[in-house]
Amino acid sequence: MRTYYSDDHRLHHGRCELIDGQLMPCFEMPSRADHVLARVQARQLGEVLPPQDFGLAPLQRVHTDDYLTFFRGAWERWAATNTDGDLLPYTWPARTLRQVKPTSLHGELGYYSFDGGAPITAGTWQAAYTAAQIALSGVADIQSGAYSAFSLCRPPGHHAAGDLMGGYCYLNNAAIAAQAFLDQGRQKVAILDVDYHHGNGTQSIFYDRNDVLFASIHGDPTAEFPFFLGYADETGEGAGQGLNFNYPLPAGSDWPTWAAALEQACDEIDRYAPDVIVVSLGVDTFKEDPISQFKLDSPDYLLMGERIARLGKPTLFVMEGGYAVEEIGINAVNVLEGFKRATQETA
Ligand code: Q9C
Ligand code: ZN
Repeated sequence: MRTYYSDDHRLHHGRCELIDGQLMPCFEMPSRADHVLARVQARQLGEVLPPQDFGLAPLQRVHTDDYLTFFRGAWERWAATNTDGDLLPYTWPARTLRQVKPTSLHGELGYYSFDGGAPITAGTWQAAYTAAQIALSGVADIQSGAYSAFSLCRPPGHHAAGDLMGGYCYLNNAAIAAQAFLDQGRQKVAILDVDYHHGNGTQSIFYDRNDVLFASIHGDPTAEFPFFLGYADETGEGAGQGLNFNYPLPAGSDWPTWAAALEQACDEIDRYAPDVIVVSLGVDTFKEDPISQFKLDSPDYLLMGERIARLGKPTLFVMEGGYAVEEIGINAVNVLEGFKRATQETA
């Protein structure tokens, strides 16, 4: 299995986020990707390749032009104010307020975000742009015949909607990949989101469509970020009715509980019979994750990969969350090794 990676992720290094009333250093930090890359190399998973550049067009298939233009230009506008610190929003158009797009930087920033958890720094656009190209390079690999690929994206993407950033995410790498598969001739794509948090952005992008199934296993949003999406009764709408599957689980859920939800998700994916699968691979389900509440252990990720392999479809893994930095490489690569092992056994 080839891994796509670029050092460009280092260009994005947010200073701080608000946790429990305190400004804390960002959990979503560059060393996350370094640990994953080191483990890919140590385990000799396969070649590590830089991404190709497919330009803006595949990003525009998922995100609005206005959003992309704003995101690309935001830092320059902020830098012109000579203010020290990252660019962070502080007002959002919530209930009773109007969905109007202001012209000032902070007005627009609030309009294009849903939380204060996605800081824009000098290199954020470039890092996020390259992460999307990394996802697209994994697509290209599978389109040229590879059975699986690993897109080592950073920053992550699954919380980003068509015109919203938030939850450490700016461009929805998995959605961009899924759309690219469709645009290159695949008929049906299933996205399996195993990150601890609900993939609200991905769900919203494909909610009314029948060419993408979305299934997500995550912390119950009654108690967990992103709080305002990810409930079990969100089943899709219009042409997409019956093709959205949420499996919210309580805090403390361990592998047997989690694996039972995975079994249900896999049954739905089998029934849908997709041409290809995109896995939003977050490993913040790990028992030591500093911001999450599930109890998966490192060997469980091997079983996760094996089960995904038994779906029997070409699979693109796209890196999402995981904040237990020391173990993130072991856990993410365990999924890939479990997948590889089970694929070789059944081939
Ligand atoms: N007290 C991803 O995993 N805030 N995003 C958590 C914890 C946001 C996670 C606060 C978590 C976003 C890609
Ligand atoms: Zn997450």
